[in-house]
Amino acid sequence: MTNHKELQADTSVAPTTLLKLGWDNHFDRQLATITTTYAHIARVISVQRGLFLVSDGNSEWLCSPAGRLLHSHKGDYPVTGDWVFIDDTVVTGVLPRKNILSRGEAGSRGGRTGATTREQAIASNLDAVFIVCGLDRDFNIRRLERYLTLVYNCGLSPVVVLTKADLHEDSESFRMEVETIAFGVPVVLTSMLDGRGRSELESHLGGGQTVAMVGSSGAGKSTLANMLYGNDIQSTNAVSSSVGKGRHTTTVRELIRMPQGGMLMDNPGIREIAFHEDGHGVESAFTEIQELAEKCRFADCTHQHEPGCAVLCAVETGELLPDRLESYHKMKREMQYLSDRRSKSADRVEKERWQYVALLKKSMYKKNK
Ligand SMILES: Nc1nc2c(ncn2[C@@H]2O[C@H](COP(=O)(O)OP(=O)(O)OP(=O)(O)O)[C@@H](O)[C@H]2O)c(=O)[nH]1
Ligand SMILES: [Mg+2]
Ligand SMILES: [Zn+2]
Repeated sequence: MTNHKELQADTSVAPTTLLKLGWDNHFDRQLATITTTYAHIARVISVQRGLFLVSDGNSEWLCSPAGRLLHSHKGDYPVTGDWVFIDDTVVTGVLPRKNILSRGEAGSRGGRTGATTREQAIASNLDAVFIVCGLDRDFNIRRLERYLTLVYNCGLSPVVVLTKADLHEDSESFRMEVETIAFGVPVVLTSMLDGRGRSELESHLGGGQTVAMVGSSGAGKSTLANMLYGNDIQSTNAVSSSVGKGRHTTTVRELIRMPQGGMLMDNPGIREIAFHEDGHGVESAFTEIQELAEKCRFADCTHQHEPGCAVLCAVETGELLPDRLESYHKMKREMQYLSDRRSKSADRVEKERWQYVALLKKSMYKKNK
């Protein structure tokens, strides 16, 4: 290997080949503050069975994580989309992330174990997230609200993509319905049959942009990736008529370098949208309720039974749908639960310590009797 120190000086402005993978000034500034030595910078394109497929814009190769990263609790285990330091075929570190799209581990929602939900990272360093939803059985306005909350919770910008628009004569009505719950969010209708929506989505995939797709299995994410790529690069989930189950379901997260210049990440379908922590995503996803709340009589109104509640009043007059408010309350409760649990787990450590001291005292008292 060449002299690390020398290379570090060379790469204080990163190699230009990284630009086509999404490298920008932000990371240049980050790099300037790094004091560790490294030989190479690359981007994690996909993670498979503990190995990382990385790219430096010229070539792709597999790396393993340095032992230090395996045992780290600081959340610096590399995820797809990360910029990483590489020594030969070992990932030695992760450049601080611009952002990270993550969710709570599946099955952990509503658990009463008292432990903090484990974070499941989907991708990092994103410029937008396509929330992909098919205009078939997949279409569910309440689920879209959850996705929007998840994306906002991570401080990211959502784009709602309604696929399979060819299944309906009046697909526009779906777009309008979604617009009533997604204020200021682009809502794009697409179809693999006629290619509609393509140019609207391409505007998010220009040079330097990184976009991740989320949605249920069968929503049409891989089909969309192929449509935007202009070629079949991803296998799609053709439903086998004999077993009635999907084949070619995407199993690996993967960043695809797009002909438009940006990076698009295909993802396996998500079954359960669990949150990891309260990042105030609910407030951003329900802006109209936030606005109404400013007119409530009490500043700490919970919009459940209080007199002079402007939110409940809006439900009375039909301005706000009851389902929408219910959805808001439900997610607020989940977020509250997550933050309670977070502080509880800290409290619990203290409590257990005292319980131990009490037990010790008791046994000493018995012995002395
Ligand atoms: N009619 C119609 N069918 C579509 C369209 N887009 C996708 N499909 C069909 O929907 C099914 C699922 O598509 P995929 O692209 O594999 O779905 P996916 O979101 O990648 O699914 P997972 O990889 O399991 O998460 C396939 O049978 C596609 O042919 C569309 O625009 N119109
Ligand atoms: Mg797929
Ligand atoms: Zn209120």
